[in-house]
Amino acid sequence: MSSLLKIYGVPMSQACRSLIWLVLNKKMPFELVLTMPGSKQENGTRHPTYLEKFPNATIPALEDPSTGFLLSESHAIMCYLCNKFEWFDFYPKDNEKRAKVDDFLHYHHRKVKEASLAYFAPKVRTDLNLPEILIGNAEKSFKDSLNALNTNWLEKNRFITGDQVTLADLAAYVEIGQLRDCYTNLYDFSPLKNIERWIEDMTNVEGHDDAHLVLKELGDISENPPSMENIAKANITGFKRILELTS
Ligand SMILES: N[C@@H](CCC(=O)N[C@@H](CS)C(=O)NCC(=O)O)C(=O)O
Repeated sequence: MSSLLKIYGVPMSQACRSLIWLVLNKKMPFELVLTMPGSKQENGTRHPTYLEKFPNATIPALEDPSTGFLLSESHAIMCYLCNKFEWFDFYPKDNEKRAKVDDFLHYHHRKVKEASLAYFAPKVRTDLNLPEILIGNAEKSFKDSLNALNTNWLEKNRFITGDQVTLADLAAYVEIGQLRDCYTNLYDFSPLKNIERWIEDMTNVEGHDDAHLVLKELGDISENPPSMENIAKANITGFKRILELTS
């Protein structure tokens, strides 16, 4: 049996993309196990086998076949890998610098993360029939976080917590970047000059293009929601690229 670390997920998932980007950047060999969010099928997050390993029923998830160690939550997984492999550029060893990254990672959940609920899910997960009030609240939270980023974090620093790209940037970018006009075209960032500059800088972080191929493939969905077939095709294209790079 392969002892490669397994990552369960799909490239279309924002949280999976941040993790995939990190491990591609670090050229860490891994096996991506395609796992569909919300599905009760054998390859789904609600199948009993998956639930037994990962009770949160979410992707991404990590399994270390050599030890049996299992972990959910993208931020917890990324922090764990940075600790394990001493990737201190993405997750600084210095206590205060690390605490700033943690600050943003915790803040992220009900703020920048809401990009997915406000803009992405209403187009890509039409099956969820999200109530308008939920979408409206998510929009407000996301816009508040953009304002905080543009006028505070990214006004002071090149990257979110300093002059070095960290896990905070990966986590934020997968939410913000997915809405860019070159991908889904669901948000106009042009009035937000610091965010625009940061987006450009993030595009140059190694692994960006491969982790985001899925979105290039999905394309502009601002007018019409994509078909399930197009979503599946984009995921497969993204998956194949990751497979090529990791095998
Ligand atoms: N806080 C989690 C969020 C992950 C998440 O929302 N994953 C979605 C897919 S993007 C999921 O697994 N959803 C399960 C479902 O729809 O039932 C993390 O950062 O890992």
